[in-house]
Amino acid sequence: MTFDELDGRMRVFETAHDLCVLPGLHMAARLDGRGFTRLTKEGHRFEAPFDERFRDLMLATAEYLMTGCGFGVAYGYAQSDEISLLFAPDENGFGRKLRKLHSVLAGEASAKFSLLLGAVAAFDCRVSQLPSAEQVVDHFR
Ligand SMILES: Nc1nc2c(ncn2[C@@H]2O[C@H](COP(=O)(O)OP(=O)(O)O)[C@@H](O)[C@H]2O)c(=O)[nH]1
Ligand SMILES: [Mg+2]
Repeated sequence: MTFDELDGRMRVFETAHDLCVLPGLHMAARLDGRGFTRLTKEGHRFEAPFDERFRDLMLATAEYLMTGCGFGVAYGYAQSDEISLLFAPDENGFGRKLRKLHSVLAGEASAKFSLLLGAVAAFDCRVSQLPSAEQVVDHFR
């Protein structure tokens, strides 16, 4: 068996269930710090309930996702340990494959925030698929 034959035979187990966001649907990503209740209380001594340094780390991470990762992002903000991003309507990165968007965004945010913090921190990521501009407004509400 050649390498290409083996590659083709095994690739299906990785890709057969790939989900892509349909053209025309708006994509909004939300990233959430994993276990940030503990992270903000133990070890790093962030002020509660609002810490300016924590806010600045979240903002720098949001800015990095919006401008430094190759995605077209129209709007974004950070609140508490969450970052929300609205993709440009024509964003077509990774063929709009959800597994790539989830993993790349979570990885980029985790890497950037960890570097800024000087310790390991992780984010999860989910992408909402919104059928109309009205739903986009309601999502951000
Ligand atoms: N001390 C402090 N904690 C914050 C700040 N912003 C967000 N957090 C914490 O981040 C956590 C976010 O909550 P949540 O995502 O539900 O919990 P998680 O599952 O532990 O990440 C809360 O426990 C908040 O107290 C801040 O500015 N200062
Ligand atoms: Mg969290």
